[in-house]
Amino acid sequence: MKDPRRQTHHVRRYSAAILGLTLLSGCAPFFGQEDPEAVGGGPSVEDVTITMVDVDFNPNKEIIPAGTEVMVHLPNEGSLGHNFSIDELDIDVDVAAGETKTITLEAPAGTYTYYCAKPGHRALGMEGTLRVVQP
Ligand SMILES: [Cu+2]
Repeated sequence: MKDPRRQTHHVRRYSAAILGLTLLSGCAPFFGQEDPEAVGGGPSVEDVTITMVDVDFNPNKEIIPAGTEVMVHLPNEGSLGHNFSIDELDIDVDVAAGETKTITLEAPAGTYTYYCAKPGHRALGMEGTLRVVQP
């Protein structure tokens, strides 16, 4: 009699599938709970936005975590072309009026100055302070 054996086999595979599903759904909440921890501690990608206007940065003070990849969004809402430069980090990005550029930086702890390299803009106060602190 082949049929009973087959059935047993089927039942076994079926329960294996159920066990797999149970394990999967059991894991889902665990992964969901990892997100808040990543924000507070370990390496994660952060986002900041520094808006350019005529002629200023908003904000002109920013704090980011050290040793962490940070995406810096740079929208230029002014009517002039502007620039975002940090000499120590070799950053020098032109942003045309109405455009947004995004850069990724990762810096050691310290205090950096960002400024607009367009002629005269820095003298008019288009600069700011980036503090990079140990998370
Ligand atoms: Cu400028």
